[in-house]
Amino acid sequence: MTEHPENTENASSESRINVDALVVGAGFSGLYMLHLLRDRLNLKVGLIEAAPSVGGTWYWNCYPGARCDIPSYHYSYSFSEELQQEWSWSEKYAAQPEILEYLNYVAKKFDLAKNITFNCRVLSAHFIEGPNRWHIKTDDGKQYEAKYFIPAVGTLSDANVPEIPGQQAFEGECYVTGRWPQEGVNFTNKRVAVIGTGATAVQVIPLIAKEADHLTVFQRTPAWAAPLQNKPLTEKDNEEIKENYSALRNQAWNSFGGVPFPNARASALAESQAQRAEHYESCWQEGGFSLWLGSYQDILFDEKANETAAEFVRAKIRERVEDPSIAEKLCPPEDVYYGAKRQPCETGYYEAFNRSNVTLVDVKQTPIQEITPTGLRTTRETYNFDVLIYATGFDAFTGALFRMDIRGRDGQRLKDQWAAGPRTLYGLATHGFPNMFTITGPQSPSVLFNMPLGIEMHCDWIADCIDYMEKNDVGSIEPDKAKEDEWIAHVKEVADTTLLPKASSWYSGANIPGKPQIFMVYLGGGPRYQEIIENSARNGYKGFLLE
Ligand code: FAD
Ligand code: N01
Repeated sequence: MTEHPENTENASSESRINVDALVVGAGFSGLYMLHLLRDRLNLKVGLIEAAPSVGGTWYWNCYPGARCDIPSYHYSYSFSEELQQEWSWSEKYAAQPEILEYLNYVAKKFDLAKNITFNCRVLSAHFIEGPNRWHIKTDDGKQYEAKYFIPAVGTLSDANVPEIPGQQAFEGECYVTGRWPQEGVNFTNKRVAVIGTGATAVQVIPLIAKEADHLTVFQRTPAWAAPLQNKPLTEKDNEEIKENYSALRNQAWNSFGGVPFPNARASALAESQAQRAEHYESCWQEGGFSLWLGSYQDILFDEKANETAAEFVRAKIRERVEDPSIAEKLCPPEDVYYGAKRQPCETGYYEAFNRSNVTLVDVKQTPIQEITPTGLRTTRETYNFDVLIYATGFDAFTGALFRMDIRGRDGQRLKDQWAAGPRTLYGLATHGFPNMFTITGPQSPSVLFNMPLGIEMHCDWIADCIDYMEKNDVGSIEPDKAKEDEWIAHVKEVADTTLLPKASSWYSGANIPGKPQIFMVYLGGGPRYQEIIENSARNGYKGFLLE
């Protein structure tokens, strides 16, 4: 028996809201999926969103300093030329409020909100064999019936708060960056603590440091941060972008990571020390991911090449941080490969540690023992503060999916099916869960491809697939298990040629205790991946079972 309050299978069909497709999540993915299915395929579509607004990532992560790390004119939808021409970005890397405004603009332009139920959470989705329908329950007591179930719930949407003894007893204010209060937080005259030094913390720390009375940063692994080099975009910049949009998009679509880096060279080891220093410096000055993805192609494959980039960054940290002992603490050690985790982009991060009101605590050396009512105790010292911030990342890829009780054929739970790690074909679908599609799911390029473009690639593929099914009277589609096995092995094989699986990161589930550690991103690059999934579609959805 299910432990759910109601049994969807027994609910009368009249009491269910019938739709062709039910989409979950109103971020970049859900919004475009809704638009395609409703406006191109003329299907009846419902979208359920837990937040009171559209935006997804850009609604929840409204902490100070949140912004994108690839240029906004790339980090945006490409599907509508009209939209591209209408919208202007104020900065090269837009801040969270502007991206949220953009997504609200998109929702309004395409009249999407009328199909969205906000402030509502999907609790369960069960596949019913025979009629081939999904029965979906939401926390407002409603039940839906849909042929297609599309959880567009985000790869980085389930904020992770590590369990630390005593944390419930903390009497001060407590915040999680991935669930930041919309009204903001005032840090004036407050002693603040941040746990974590990943991409989020790197953004939030410099701003809180300026506002708070005192900031204590609890660092377990130092970040390999490089400057964002953000700048305002003028009207002229925007005009140029708009004039060249089709060329810009072409370059992006044809790039490995969905963002062009035309100056990337083949091998760091093939050049002299002086040549490398000059090239790294120009990438550092260019900013963003230029050093990470635009310097040398072998730095993410070869340990020695990687160490040349790492040494360059360490030298920069030592240059920028005045106290040599703090600089050393901020330098990642040799076994933490540069760029094996998405390179955090910073603005004034290292300088924040030159301030007299900022303390850096190495919690690898002196681990956190407990959170106390007034602060935190490590093995060495007790710290008191008024505000505690968890910048501790996400239960990525699977967290938001597993929060729903998703069951496929024979009542099989997704959570059980994926107990040893996600099982998908192309990150789009999973055997035993017919007519369920994931957008930027595990084992697709997802977080290592410009996400709005990766999302468009997936939504277009899914919409084409559904269109094919509707036109050819196909009742259900799901991956062939053998093909799924092949894809899983292929994803691993490709990843193992790089240094990325060697990092302890959320790419492999290493940040969540007990999570199976499997590298979850396809690293063959966007263009190659697109060719693979389009080839499958062209060949009658080769690799999938159609009924
Ligand atoms: P999300 O935006 O995460 O949306 C998922 C939605 O599903 C959420 O609104 C959530 O409330 C909803 N949801 C989840 N479960 C349920 C449920 N059970 N019921 C109802 N609703 C539910 N990527 C880049 O390529 N470049 C960047 O610069 C970049 N910057 C980022 C910065 C931050 C701080 C973070 C956290 C991520 C960033 N990313 C970036 C990744 C980012 O997540 C994606 O680019 C993109 O926004 C994901 O869109 P999405 O619609 O797939 O998911
Ligand atoms: O999360 P993270 P994030 N005790 O997992 C630490 C995107 N993003 O939110 O490394 C002490 O990277 C943890 O330490 P360690 C981007 O894709 C983009 O920062 O596990 N510390 C780490 O320092 C990014 O990669 C932007 O040793 C603990 C930190 O918390 C992804 O989101 C901005 C701990 C978590 O870092 C995730 O980034 C923000 C514990 N128990 C996010 N548990 C842009 O710039 C965890 N930590 C666009």
